[in-house]
Amino acid sequence: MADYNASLKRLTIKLVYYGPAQSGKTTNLMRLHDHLQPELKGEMMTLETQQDRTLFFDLLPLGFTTPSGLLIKFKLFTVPGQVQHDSTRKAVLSRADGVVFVADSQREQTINNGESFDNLAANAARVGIDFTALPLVVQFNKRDLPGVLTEEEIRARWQNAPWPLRFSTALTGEGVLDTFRCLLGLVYDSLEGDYALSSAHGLGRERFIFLASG
Ligand SMILES: Nc1nc2c(ncn2[C@@H]2O[C@H](COP(=O)(O)OP(=O)(O)O)[C@@H](O)[C@H]2O)c(=O)[nH]1
Ligand SMILES: [Mg+2]
Repeated sequence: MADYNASLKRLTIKLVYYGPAQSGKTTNLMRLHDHLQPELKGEMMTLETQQDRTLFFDLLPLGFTTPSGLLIKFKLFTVPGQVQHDSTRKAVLSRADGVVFVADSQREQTINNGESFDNLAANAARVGIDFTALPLVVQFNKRDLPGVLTEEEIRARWQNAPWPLRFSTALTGEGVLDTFRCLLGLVYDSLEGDYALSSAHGLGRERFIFLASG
């Protein structure tokens, strides 16, 4: 459930990039930040842990106001992927409204991807998120590297999973925005059920996606 303050008429939406160490979560966030219009973004900030950094920034730091007067803001986070940073991951995941799971397309990362995905499901449960209802996009990154799993192999492995798959090369920015917009669409659908953004606030799906991603 999003952070909603009824008396202030303010909705703050938290989006998290999750995944194994070195899969490209930070690079996704940096490319997204590069793409956004200056008025859409706050400064990129970091929280240092011993061996990794948690990056975050506010999207629409001033928010946008719907015709009904609801002020909407976004916060974007990455988690540290290393196994030992589980408490940080749990804290960052807490109250998330949507997640991009960034997997590494390299064959030898298959086990790490799987363990990290299981960790996401387990931590979601620990912080009280219904994983089956969580807006989630699975992104296979590092498509530029030679010998990576093919799209066909990945689609075959994930064919029974309910989440949309995206393919990216975050290093060049390819697929980064597409992934983010896919997530925004899912987040809209989920918020629509709780807040009736369309009927009560005059905010349609396309406009929501456009406002948050330029
Ligand atoms: N070849 C390639 N390298 C990438 C890509 N995305 C990220 N990287 C590199 O992978 C390393 C880890 O990326 P980073 O974003 O810090 O991963 P994080 O640990 O998930 O935050 C860095 O050296 C990145 O430059 C990609 O699409 N292709
Ligand atoms: Mg990182």
